[in-house]
Amino acid sequence: MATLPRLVAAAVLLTLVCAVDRNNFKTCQQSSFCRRHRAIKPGESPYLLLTDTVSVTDEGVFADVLNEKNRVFFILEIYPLKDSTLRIKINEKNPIKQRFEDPYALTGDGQSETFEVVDRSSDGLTVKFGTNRAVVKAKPLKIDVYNGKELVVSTNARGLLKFEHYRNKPESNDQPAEGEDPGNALPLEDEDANGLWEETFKGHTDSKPHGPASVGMDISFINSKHVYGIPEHADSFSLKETTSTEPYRLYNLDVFEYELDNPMALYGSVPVMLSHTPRQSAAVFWHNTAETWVDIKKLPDTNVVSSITGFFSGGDSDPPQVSTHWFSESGVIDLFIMIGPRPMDVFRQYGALTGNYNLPPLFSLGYHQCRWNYNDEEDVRQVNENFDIHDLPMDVLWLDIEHTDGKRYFTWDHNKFPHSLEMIANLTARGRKLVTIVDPHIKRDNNYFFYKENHDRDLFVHTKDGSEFDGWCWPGSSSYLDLTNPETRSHYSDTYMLDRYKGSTLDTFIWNDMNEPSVFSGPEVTMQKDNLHPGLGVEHREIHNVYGMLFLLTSEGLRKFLFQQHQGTFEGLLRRSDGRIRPFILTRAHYAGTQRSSAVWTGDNTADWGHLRISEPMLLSLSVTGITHVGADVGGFFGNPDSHLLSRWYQAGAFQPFFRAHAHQDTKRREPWMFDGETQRIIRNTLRQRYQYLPLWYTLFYENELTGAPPMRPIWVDFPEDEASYAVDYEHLVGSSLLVRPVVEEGATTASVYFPPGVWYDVIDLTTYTGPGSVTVSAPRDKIPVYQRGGTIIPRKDRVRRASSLMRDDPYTLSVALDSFGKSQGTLYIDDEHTFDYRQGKFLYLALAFEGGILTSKKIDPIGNYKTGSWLERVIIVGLEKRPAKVTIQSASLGSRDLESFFESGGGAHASHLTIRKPGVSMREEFTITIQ
Ligand code: NBV
Repeated sequence: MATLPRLVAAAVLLTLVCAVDRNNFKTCQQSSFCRRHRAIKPGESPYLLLTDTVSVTDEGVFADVLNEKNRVFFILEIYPLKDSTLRIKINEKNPIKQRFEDPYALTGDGQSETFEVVDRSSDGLTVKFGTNRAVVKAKPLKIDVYNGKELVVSTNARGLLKFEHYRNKPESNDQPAEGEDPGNALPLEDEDANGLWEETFKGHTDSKPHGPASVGMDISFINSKHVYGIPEHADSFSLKETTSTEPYRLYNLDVFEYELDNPMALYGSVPVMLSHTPRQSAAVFWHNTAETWVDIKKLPDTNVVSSITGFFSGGDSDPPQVSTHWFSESGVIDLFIMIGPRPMDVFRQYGALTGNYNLPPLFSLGYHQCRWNYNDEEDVRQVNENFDIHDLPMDVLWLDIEHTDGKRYFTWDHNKFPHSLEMIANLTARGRKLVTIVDPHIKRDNNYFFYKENHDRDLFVHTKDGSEFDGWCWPGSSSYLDLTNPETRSHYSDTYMLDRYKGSTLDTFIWNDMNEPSVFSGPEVTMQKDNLHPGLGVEHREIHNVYGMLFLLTSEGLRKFLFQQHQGTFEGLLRRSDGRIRPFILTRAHYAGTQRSSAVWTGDNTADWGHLRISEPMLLSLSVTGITHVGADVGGFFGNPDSHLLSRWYQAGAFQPFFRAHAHQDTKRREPWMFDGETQRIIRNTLRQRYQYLPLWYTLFYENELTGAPPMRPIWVDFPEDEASYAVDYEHLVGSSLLVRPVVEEGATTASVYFPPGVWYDVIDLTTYTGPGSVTVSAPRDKIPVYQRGGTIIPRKDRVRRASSLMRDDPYTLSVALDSFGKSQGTLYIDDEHTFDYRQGKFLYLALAFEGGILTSKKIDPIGNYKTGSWLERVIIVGLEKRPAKVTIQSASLGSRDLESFFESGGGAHASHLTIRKPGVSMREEFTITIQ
């Protein structure tokens, strides 16, 4: 039957092969709450703190706030938290209906910090906590957050706070008469009354039964010129001003073949923004899961209206700052301010709120081969074999939606995949794994067990009228799991048990796609906002941005299993191995906290140079907001990359955290052996480099779990004072030791590399560069501009095999790159690479240091003990000036022994280096190697 939604869906499907159709997605003008917030005039805030209502408890400070324009009361809550973090909440005092507060993103409410309230007067008060202060002004309400004497963040300084209280629907659209109860009327303050109680976009009407309920406020980062984060957008890393563009939009949407360099919403929303200056890093987390927009304005600016608060007048005395304006369609204002002051402090502070990524299994850091679709078992067999024939390492093979029985997830197409267990065994015999896809649209078919079970138990999302929602997606007519219901989540995670997901094994891992959710027949290709989630009893509008993450969410029982909250697919994979084996999941939709369970990729990009280029800033934006295991489809999802683009994309992907090639079903096959010999050679060398550096990536992901520090990071994280790096988009650091500048320009044979301060060595030919400054380096087709920082030690495994699991007990090479003082240091983490045994102490975490001619390896964590079979095969000391007379090793089991070494003096710009052969010591032992 060709109903309207079906026709719309067909149109959407048709556009799947064309560029994004902007008209499918709302602009700010087409969203009534966005228009209302953008129309607020600065400097006229009607919100007053009523100082005589202030109360103080052990946890925080509470007071009433009045909107003097419409006489509605609110409650302000201020909670000083441990580790220089402040939480500010604003909610209605007497709502006619409880407002939604997201229960999913936080791992806890944060630990209270002791504090003191001083300077209490009718003008406001000051809350002192640690070395920080929150200065609260009453008229109008404004909260300034200081680190010592330094003003860091200021809220409502421009007076853009707006909180639309719930009200009963008026009989007519008339404005209230003088003196009429405004609780029953339209917001007095709004001239634009369109779309308050109903809004239509492209034939879809949002019934808005609760009327206008948006919340918004301005947040300024003082002394700052750059802000970062709020993924996901295909835009620069340092975010742009939006004064003459659309605001950045945060609303999880399926926007395939997205446009570059613009603030349109994409698949994920992480409402976290960082600011960085030479003295001060800070971040805010706008904890709201409804549709959100963010405006950015850099000040001073001569056009700014003078503010009664004294800031932002644009005058000479105002400090430079980035003023941002956040507004969400519903929910409450719940703002976390992380005061830093260093980048690593901010990552730790944010990690304490929403959790860090659990150490992933090592294979997931290897290379992944995906395609929509590998057609059948024979195809899988051949691809698997060809990787070996062509000497290309690969860890994981992926199966997209066509492997299922008619897009019924947790099933197999028995014609194409009749013996999945055998097929998987064939992969694992070569040390490899399988990933299969599970999407959230469940085919409405009573003969499909998973549909039937959920339908019978009423576990699906409802329409506004209470019937089971029917949306159109890949399988046709589909229902969507109501993941706000713990019963749905636990039933869903049960389905990963091997006796339910038949034909899967403990070596099958999971890909959750389309979980924005994508609904072809819905407004903006997603779910109707007035749909209902019976589990929590809320409209979809309230939880839209966190829906994809709910897919991963746990039932309460296992919540504490990994010392922090974690999630459904994750829990399912955990339970099927009795909690022993680390899950690996890839998700497309994401929200703050998704990092607790999943890797994320940037969705349906295109095989062109622009999409290769934008992958760098997109992955950096995710990395700094806690989502650290990130990658883009290598080669580009849509279209056919030529051999140059493809090999450059492999080179970039090899130095980004999640490294997976993927392609649309309409594209030509593009496994590396489909290309000419030169291209194959380049890809082979690139893959080998990835595998050589796996010990570095693995160590960084361990440290990411401990500290929140992202493995892929912008230069300023390690060089906070280097202002020249603040706007660098196409370069990143891997940990603090590798500088990577992928070549992302078509036809380029050179690259302009910005070197931060210090000595840098080209990892292949040891050419030496001294920063700060930019240098144009030669970058022919087979060259990846990658540099080791002088002063660091990088562990490598140079015997590359066909999969990482086969390299487990292989020996290590240490690359010791000296700084100008002849020193360097690094770390190395080792464990069994796939179980949770490391949480029981089965690991080694080593500090490596070179100073005064002595290299040492010492345990950082004395509790850790893992019986690794790996030993030290080689040490390369880069930047050593002269040939040593003697090299000796000392360890408990080896005693003292002379070692063979050879010295190569560098010529021209090339560094000299010493190679020490076969120290032979087990990595379990502490040792020293002395150079005399
Ligand atoms: O499952 C098919 C694709 C998948 O290959 C891709 O990676 C996802 O981003 N999926 C989207 C659905 C449709 C794409 C046009």
